[in-house]
Amino acid sequence: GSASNMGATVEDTTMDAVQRRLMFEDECILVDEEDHVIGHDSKYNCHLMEKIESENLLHRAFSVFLFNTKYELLLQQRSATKVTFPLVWTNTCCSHPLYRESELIEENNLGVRNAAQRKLYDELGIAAEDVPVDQFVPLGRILYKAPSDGKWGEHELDYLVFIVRDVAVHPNPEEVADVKYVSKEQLKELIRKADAGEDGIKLSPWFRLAVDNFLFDWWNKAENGTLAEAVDMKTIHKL
Ligand code: DMA
Ligand code: MN
Repeated sequence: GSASNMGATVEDTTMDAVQRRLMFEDECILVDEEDHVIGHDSKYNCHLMEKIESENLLHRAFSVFLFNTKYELLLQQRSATKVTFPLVWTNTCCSHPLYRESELIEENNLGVRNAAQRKLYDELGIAAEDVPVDQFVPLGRILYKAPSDGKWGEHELDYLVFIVRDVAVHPNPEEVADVKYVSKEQLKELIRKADAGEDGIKLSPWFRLAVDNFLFDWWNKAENGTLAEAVDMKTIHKL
């Protein structure tokens, strides 16, 4: 009932209370297509398809891919209460650097690293000391748009970030329905099932874009100790 949610509609009252709070508390960073900061807006507005289309809102985001030292990738299934893309399987952790000093730092992508560390704890209970900010490897940026349902969707400039660490995982049920580590072969089987519509498996659109364009090559390079060769923080891939 605060002034900040005066734009809320009747159906928003059925939104999960925790997710609704984040929709109005989280202030996302608005960027242009070259990733220059041009302003800020609520998470709510940034994910309304109508606003995205009418105001061409584009916001900054990140996608973390966490591997254990056996080079298995940690996946999460989003909780049923997520407003966008509930119950889809996706990479380890996704969210938005917020419009605050610590998460706006562009030098060495420190803002994105700080946000990644914050959300790995919020969503998966991974202690900050298990994921030191200097261990994140930002590899590239993608720009994409994806509707979730009729009302909600994404239009993001998304930083793809790897980290290889053995960590203790304590999923937050408000955010995460399930987690699992997968090998490359197990991920390929999951993709096959998603494509075939088997077992009700769905993958997030941004995870699918990362898989189809980059993931297996980068994964091989991480295992071979040549990940540095994959880093390209100059190009913004419009997918
Ligand atoms: C948003 O993720 C970021 C990407 C890359 C889709 P999200 O919907 O999980 O954000 P949050 O965890 O902040 O709700
Ligand atoms: Mn988003």
